[in-house]
Amino acid sequence: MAVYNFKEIEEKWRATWEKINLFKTPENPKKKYYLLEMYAYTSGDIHMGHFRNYTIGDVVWRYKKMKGYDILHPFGWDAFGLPAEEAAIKRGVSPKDWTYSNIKNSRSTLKRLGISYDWKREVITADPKYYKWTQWLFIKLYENGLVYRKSSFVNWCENCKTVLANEQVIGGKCWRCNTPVIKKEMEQWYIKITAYSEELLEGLNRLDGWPENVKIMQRNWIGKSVGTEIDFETETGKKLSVFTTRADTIFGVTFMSVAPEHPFARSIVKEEVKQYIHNALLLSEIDRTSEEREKTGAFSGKYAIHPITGKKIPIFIADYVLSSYGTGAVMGVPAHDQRDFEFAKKYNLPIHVVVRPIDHNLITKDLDQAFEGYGIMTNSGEFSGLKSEDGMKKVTEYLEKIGKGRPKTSYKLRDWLVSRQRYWGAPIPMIHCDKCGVFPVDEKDLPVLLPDDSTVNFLPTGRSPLADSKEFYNIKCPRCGSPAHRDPDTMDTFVDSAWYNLRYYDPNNDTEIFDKKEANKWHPIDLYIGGVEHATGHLIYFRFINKFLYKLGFLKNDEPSLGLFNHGMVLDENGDVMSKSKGNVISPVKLMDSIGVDAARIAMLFSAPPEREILWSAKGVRGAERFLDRVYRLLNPYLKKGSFTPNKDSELYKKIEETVRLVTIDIENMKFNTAIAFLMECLNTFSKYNEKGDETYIYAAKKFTLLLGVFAPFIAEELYEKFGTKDSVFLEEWPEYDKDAVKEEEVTIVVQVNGKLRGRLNMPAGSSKESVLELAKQIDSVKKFTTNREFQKVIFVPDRILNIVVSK
Ligand code: ANZ
Ligand code: ZN
Repeated sequence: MAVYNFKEIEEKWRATWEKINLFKTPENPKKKYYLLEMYAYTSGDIHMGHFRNYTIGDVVWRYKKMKGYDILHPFGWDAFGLPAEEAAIKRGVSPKDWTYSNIKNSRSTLKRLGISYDWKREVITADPKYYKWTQWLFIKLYENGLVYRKSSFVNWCENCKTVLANEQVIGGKCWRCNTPVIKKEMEQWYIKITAYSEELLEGLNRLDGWPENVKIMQRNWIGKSVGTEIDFETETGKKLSVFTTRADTIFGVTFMSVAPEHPFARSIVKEEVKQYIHNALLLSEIDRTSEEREKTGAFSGKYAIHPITGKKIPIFIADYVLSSYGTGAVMGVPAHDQRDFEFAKKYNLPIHVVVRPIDHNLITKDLDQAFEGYGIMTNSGEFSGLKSEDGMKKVTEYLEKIGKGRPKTSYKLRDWLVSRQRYWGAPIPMIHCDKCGVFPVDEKDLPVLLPDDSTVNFLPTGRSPLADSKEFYNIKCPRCGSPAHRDPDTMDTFVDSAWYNLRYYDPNNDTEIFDKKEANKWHPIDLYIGGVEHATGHLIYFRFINKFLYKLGFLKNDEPSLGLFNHGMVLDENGDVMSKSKGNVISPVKLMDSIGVDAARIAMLFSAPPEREILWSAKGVRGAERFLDRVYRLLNPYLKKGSFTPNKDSELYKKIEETVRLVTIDIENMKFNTAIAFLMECLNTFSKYNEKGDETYIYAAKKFTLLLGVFAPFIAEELYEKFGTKDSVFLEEWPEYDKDAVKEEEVTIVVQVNGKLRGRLNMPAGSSKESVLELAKQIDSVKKFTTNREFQKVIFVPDRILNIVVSK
């Protein structure tokens, strides 16, 4: 048991914070800071991962508050969607009741934790007041040509009985239940995110405050490839186009492969081919593209004509070709593509070397695998002798001249499949009429309300449950009056979360998605905190929606968030993921019941830097308790009102000034664990100090308490109250330190541009990347080599090197 009564202290300060409206968002921010943690799914109570995320956010809030920022720090609930619906089905309760009772629980836990949210701005995506605007957004996208309906092969989870977006297929499996995903032909709604591929890529170059790994993941996900589209005539009279990044290998084509979903493949009536296609569609994309798996195919019986040599080329149907990339067909060049090489070996197809390494010859007979490198074109008619890089250009130009090819850029990014055959989501606001076609609901008729779950059988059958709700489904066409029906699908929950960050600007607006003026007081997010698992899903979607609303003139910045911070996972003592089935789950509620919120926070924050994973241990918990007990015992008896003049020669004075300096630097760099370590060290100096309670001691204790507050807010308030200055320690300014008292260590930081030395900076040790970069940009020779160039990345080795990488 702690030496202080944490229950009483927590209750007292929660009440005070509420009374003085500490977390209220200022109306007219002067120095604005929009701090956001990813909102929560409502499939259960708060778990340790949430606790960590929100505690990190809370530390930032308390620090920024003391630094004089006006902060927006809201919270909300990702309330629609499969996880909540599944949980409800499993328990035999209504998704709505289940969701709202979870929100109630979780909200009260967060309030008990005292996290610095402005609850007046709470949003709940399942609330008609919210999803009215999700539907409005869908309609706006539709009106701007960014929503369409298409029949195609989609990802299907046989267990969840619903389609999935590409981003929800993780390693070939359903993101929610791990069932292998198969392909099924269905008509579905898509959002045309691919129209923004280039902008989504370009914007990444400006996101200096995002971790490099997330930007790399997004670049790969968008997957831009510059190459050539080449048309092959076929015997059927229809041409078959391929996308290639290696036009220089055109003379080495000895076969073609077409994806099983491709219309050409579907037009083949041969029985073996049909069987092959049927089997291929049952495989997951991961299996189909696996490098280990033997490449298989079926000969279509048809031939294509080589666009330059005029030779006959057999056409295969092969599952390693994906329908969703390029044109869904490839030219097979076995000498220079390993997959094609294996395929050719298996089906006894000719292999022709047409590119050789720069420094030696290469003959087909010697090949035991494909030569995939660039080199010199050979056996390629008039193009022989050209380097690959030049050859690609020349071949493409030639094909363009004879009308059989053209430069082409392909992206891996796919359009976003957003319709779901499930109940618990925002209804898609579209009407189907036999006479008038398919059209959006009038804005004045929004929201299209989701019928109550007592009137709908929402168990998954593969068919949209809303189609069975007569009152919902059957309507009179608002345009012509004849019988029509509503679209029975609901929206992917990732549509809800693609814009919730914007609704916080003006959460109660009934007439607009948000007021532009309100929004632009705060836009964009300054720091967004959440798990890295959202790198290629949510974090791309919300950038896309932001760019769309920016184009419509709703927002002043085309990116939703300038800063991103990914926290690590919380694992158990052995490094295993906490899960109910393993029985190793630690509940934040039980934890705060037993040791108090402050000790739980310190244990969490001290055990690792925020971006790394934590192995949760009982030892760490005891250490945190002991630290706070010691703080209380060493400081509490001596605090009182007044002003205190320290003895500047004392060790304690020097220590506290140095601690202010170090803790500040560490918080700026999100190194909360080492910041706490400095506080612990400082406490040792208090304990060794002989004149406890003298002016120096109280002076130092006051500063210490100011620093402690961001990590252990309740106990810090309780201590700070004794000084009798303000209602809350968080209304105080963040302490400065006496520069003469600290031996400020200076380091020389080497500044490079593209790896070349361009200057040096003398800075205090431990300076942050941001501050070094700011000063580096002012160095003349750095300016010279960076003006009008894009900053691609900034590599920072603390206290030593800053390397700015710019485009050539
Ligand atoms: C001929 C060729 C010859 C190729 C060669 C490569 C090497 P990235 O870089 O990922 O864009 N490709 C094109 N569409 C495909 C599809 N739908 N499914 C599977 N593979 C596909 O890769 C582009 C290359 O991937 C293309 O260039 C094509 O193979 C293949 F010596 O064309 B290549
Ligand atoms: Zn009609």
